[in-house]
Amino acid sequence: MKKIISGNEAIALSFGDSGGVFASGYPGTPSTETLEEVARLGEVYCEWAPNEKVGLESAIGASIAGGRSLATMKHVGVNVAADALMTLTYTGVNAGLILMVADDPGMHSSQNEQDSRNYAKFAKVPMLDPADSQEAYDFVRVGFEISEQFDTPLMLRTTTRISHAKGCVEQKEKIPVKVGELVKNVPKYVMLPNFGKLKHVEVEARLLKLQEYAETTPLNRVEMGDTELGIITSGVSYQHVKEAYPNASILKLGLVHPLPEKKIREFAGRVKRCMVVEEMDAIFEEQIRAMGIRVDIGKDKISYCGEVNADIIRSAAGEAPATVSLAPVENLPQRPPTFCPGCAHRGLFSILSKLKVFVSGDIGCYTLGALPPLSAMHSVIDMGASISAAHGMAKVNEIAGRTEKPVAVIGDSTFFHSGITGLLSMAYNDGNALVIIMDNRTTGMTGGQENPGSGQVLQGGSSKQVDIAALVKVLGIENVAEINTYNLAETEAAIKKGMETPGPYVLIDKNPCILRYRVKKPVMGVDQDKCTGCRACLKAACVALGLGSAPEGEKPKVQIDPNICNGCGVCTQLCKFDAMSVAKG
Ligand SMILES: Cc1ncc(C[n+]2csc(CCOP(=O)(O)OP(=O)(O)O)c2C)c(N)n1
Repeated sequence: MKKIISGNEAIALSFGDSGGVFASGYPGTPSTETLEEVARLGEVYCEWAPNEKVGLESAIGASIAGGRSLATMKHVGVNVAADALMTLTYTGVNAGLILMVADDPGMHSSQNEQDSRNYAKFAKVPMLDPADSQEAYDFVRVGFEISEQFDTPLMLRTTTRISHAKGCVEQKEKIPVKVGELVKNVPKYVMLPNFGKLKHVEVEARLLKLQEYAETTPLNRVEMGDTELGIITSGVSYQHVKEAYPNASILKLGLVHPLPEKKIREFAGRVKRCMVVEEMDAIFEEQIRAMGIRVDIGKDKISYCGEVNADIIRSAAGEAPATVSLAPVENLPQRPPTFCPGCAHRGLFSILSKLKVFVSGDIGCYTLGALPPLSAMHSVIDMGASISAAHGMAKVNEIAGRTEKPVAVIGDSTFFHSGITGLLSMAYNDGNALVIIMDNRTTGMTGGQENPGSGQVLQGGSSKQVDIAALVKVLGIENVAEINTYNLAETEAAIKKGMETPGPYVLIDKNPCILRYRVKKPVMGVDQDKCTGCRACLKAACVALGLGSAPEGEKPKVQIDPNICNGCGVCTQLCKFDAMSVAKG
């Protein structure tokens, strides 16, 4: 049967068709839909983990117990899961294990642009890099075979375009689920140094065997064409190469680690100019050069930053770019991202902006509080960093004799992911920061997934719902209070109290995500006689608010678009002239 589906959907479908038993992961664009699709298909057990490390570790347990398992995450998630991965490579697997990682070249929705191929090399594990949905589907099946044949975890890497673009997929016959034995094997699964030393030797030997496999597997194929130009490439770059040079000779790598040295040498020997096209790092190029094989065009002409396209490839090869320019159209109005109308984050950041405090931020919808006009977030590093960084800032403030208490802002999902340990450290190490947990009971930024605070699980049905306030107290924080960020005066007073009280202080806002929970409140209107055009309300960065037209020499007055407004009331509280209220009629 043929289907038109995205790369992520293809991976999910193939997981079910390839004898998959257990899937876990943590949301992160562009990987998120993979696990959501496994859940939607409903054939295989799957769950959201609180973070990627837990997701991978659960998949490891499932593999040891004899079930083919899948862990999904975005590229930065591998940093979180890396501790598990770097020893999993030693233990190997029982049933096949695939770590699916989605990279985001061009940073469409990420805090950095790291290239996960580095991790395959670092962890000495095989990695597959599909070039379309069909390959995404096929590579899951062959991935499990490789994983079991070579006793290794396998990384399946996609990029945004492969994860999200749709293509035709021919479904294969289902492999029946076979759950193996849970065998006790101490030298294999207990990585004490004496066992680990032996395992490291095995890992090196495994890599050599995988290298041999790479030479003969059809995953790496040569498409001989015009020998003037030969291009070595993989993944989505292959599609751009085909567009730029449909007749060139191509060595398309499906298994991108380890590399097939003989095949590459032979290919390079058959073409006049040898070009390597890869997004982000020079992973292929550096290895190919280290093999003593010439590369005529590579990263000297193709940037390490962003995505490639046919134009970039043509001009790297010394040709004029195609006539159709892919450059962005100039003079389009700017539409910076902002909070949804009605979002509870808006009230909080209106107050933080007013108080001009230092805000140690985190990753989630609330990160948008860093942008003007709110401009109320001053550092964002990685998930969970808000609390630990605020703790470090507070310690240095104390050493420097500065009295101001830093404020950390973190969402519920990020708190569960990696904020809890930061708070534990703050309690344990006699910290002095104010922590605001925006508990909207969903993982909002990535599309509203369930998490340990939402009371629901990925496959539907209710579950235990963590009580954040109780958890915070158990960690050792004595001062914990609830706030309602829709009420600006109350929020301001609570923040001031938290800033003035010595020691760690936690405020929790429990207003639900209006998008995820479809909250609809009565819309607001502006009394045009009372509005003075002072624009104080516009500081809340709400897209429902705009300026009307005004006669020459007069200030334009504010108007509210009733189709967009969600009645949060923040603008009414910012208005000093009582011009805003619930719209009549
Ligand atoms: C290590 C890592 N994993 C996943 C992501 C993707 N990601 C960005 S924000 C976010 C969740 C934010 O949810 P929450 O903290 O509840 O805040 P909200 O967006 O709901 O306000 C996720 C999963 C990431 N950036 N880094």
